Amino acid sequence: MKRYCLSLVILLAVYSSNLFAQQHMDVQILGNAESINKENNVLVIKTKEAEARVWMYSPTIIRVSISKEHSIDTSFAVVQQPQGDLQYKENDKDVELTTSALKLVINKSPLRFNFYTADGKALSQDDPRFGTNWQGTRVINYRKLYKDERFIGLGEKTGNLDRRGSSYVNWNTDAPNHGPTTDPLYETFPFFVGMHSGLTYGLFFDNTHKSYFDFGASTDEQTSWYGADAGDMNYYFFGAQSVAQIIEDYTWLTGRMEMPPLWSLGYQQCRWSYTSAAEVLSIAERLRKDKIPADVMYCDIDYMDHYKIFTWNKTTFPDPKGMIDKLKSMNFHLVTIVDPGIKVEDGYKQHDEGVANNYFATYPDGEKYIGSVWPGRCYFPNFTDKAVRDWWGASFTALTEPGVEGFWNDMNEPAAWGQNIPWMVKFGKFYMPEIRNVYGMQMAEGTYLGTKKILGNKRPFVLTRAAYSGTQRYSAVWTGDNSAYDAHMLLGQRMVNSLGITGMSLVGVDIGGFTGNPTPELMVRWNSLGVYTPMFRNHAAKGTKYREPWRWGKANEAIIRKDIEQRYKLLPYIYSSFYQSHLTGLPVSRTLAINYTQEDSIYSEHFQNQFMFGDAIMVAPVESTKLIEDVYLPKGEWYRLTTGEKFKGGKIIKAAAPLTDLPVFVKAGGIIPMQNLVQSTKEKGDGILKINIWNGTKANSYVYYEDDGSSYDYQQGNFYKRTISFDPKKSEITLGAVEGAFASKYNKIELVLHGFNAGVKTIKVNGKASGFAFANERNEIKVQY
Ligand code: MIG
Repeated sequence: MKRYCLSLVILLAVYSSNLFAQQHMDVQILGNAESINKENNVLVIKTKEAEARVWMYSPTIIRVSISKEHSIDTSFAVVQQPQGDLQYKENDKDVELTTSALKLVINKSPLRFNFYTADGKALSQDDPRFGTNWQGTRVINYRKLYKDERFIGLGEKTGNLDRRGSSYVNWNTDAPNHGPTTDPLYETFPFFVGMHSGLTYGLFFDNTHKSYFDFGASTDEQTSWYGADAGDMNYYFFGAQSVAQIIEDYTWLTGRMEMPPLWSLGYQQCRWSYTSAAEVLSIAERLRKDKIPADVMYCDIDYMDHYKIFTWNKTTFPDPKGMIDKLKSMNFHLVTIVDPGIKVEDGYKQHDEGVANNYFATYPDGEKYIGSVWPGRCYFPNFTDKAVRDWWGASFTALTEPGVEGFWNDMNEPAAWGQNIPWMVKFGKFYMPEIRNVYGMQMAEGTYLGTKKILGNKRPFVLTRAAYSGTQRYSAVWTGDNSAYDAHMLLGQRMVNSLGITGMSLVGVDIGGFTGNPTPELMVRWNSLGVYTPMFRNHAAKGTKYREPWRWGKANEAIIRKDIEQRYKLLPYIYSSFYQSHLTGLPVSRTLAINYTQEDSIYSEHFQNQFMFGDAIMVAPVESTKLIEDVYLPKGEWYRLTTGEKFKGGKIIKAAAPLTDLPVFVKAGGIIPMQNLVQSTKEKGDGILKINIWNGTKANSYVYYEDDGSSYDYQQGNFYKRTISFDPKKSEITLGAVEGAFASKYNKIELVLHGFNAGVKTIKVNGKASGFAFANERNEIKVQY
């Protein structure tokens, strides 16, 4: 009897371990279609394993979601609904779904999804063997890899511009001391653009779980694949035939940024930390005294009382309003940091309110989860719940009442010491692994909508470290804790450019490098690149040397000042470029892959950091140790911005790159509205808008945009906008009639012509002989030269 029992136990053990192996290790591959129906304009296809659904969002956007368990159909990223009538034909082998731009051929046995252009060119196809498959809860999609296929995207990722041969993980992570190959980092943007055979497509895998992308890194060049730990194979396919149009479609789907406050585009001075009100004020005063144009001062975590969010340290910041009033009188705006962790301390307002309302993350038994961060033991708000976001947003009165206008959201991956929040921790109905990647975005949403409400008709500035697709609707991002060495400066530029592909336009890096101390040369060089970084912020870690412009000696300060002055002169152009982001989703810093997709050289390691800054300017970042550098000029004609020297593109040039002159080029025909120097965006200036045009053989146009820079009145038509056109064939420049009700702050326009014949000494304005400066009339202005 005893023996019998024992063998039964062994048998059972063997049996159950087999069962275990089978459930968790076997690959299950999507099989044959068993039924195909159209239900409410959705194509529903059932197989034994799962159900696939297909929606049309626009002629160039098709969504496919393959699900085993009919999970709730929510998205944190997508703000649009399906549109248009889904059209398809069916035969024995396939279902063919067509739009004016795309063809989706769905093979029935087995079920595979293959995308073509309307005229039948293959864009992207399932791997016929493996297509969509599962291992346990893990869901994966294998796709055919084309011989010449390149990939760009995924937002804030290390590595090369062309991601072919690389693999990545999305799992929002506090990554201090990350290097040029570290992965994952702080943000998740599961969207990439593929390019092959002269064609382009995009794919957005809207799944918030830990996800994986492998662009032919480990598959013997046969397939690319991506997948996630759980959830659905839920993706949006973009079939537009240009990278710019794909970005426009992706940002149509996931939303676009509102106009940023103009002051946030000025120079920003930060440090962890300016530790007292007196220090904050003395830095601001010195910036003014040294005539370094600037708009923004920051308070990092030390302004708080024991790191308690929404409090002020009573000793070091005894009178926040008094301090901010003084800053305002010097035309500065203040940004303060907030972290998600709420200190466990009875009697602390946010603690008590959060506890009373059950706003914090819990263990499955309902006990509140505690993790340690700066304040010590902390609770973590469940930002996925609107009630929590509303409460969080309303708490900002502690900062807005004394006058704070910018809100910096840090540590929202979320970070806790040890960086290992248990998987069983629940944020409302979601377990941690499901919402980790959107936690930061949800915090940013609460911060933006909350402060927007409090500030009335004033635009808040929000900056977040963690993000997910769609974050552009609420916040700027920066690339976290970078380091003070050249390779990191170049990496940061690639990240800024890559974030632009995924809809994030207002993006910055810590100028100078957060960790470590830059050499004076690196500081000067990095600052000159900062001029052409959408968000221009000097920031440094605790324990590093002070980093402000005057800490580098008189000669270096003079270079730094001159570069920051250039930023302020360019603001009319930069602001108009942000208007493009607001309108179309096109970023301000653009990898050359957006406009010069088919030029091989731009993907080479040597040239991959170059980028367009708006429509007209191309910047070549150069390490601080190099004073001459190879630069690739894409096809067309270019001018060096500082010297006016003209070059034929489609080739590599040797560009002088002294620390006083970063290689910056203007495209022939480029139109750049500028202004004369001001010390802050608040200053009115001399009222002259300088329209710079560089000669070229092709007609070009540019939309100049202006508004009050601080309110939402532009959404009611209170803006000033006009199209500037340049037509070299007719020797004519036209400033189109002004649209919108806003009165420009520039009452004069000055035309500055570059690379035109020295013969252009006079111009005609509306038929009358004129000098190069004339009144800013609202009607059309025709200039003949
Ligand atoms: O554990 O607030 O990336 O910009 O200065 C470090 C202090 C917390 C990390 C941010 C950095 C900020 C720092 N924070």
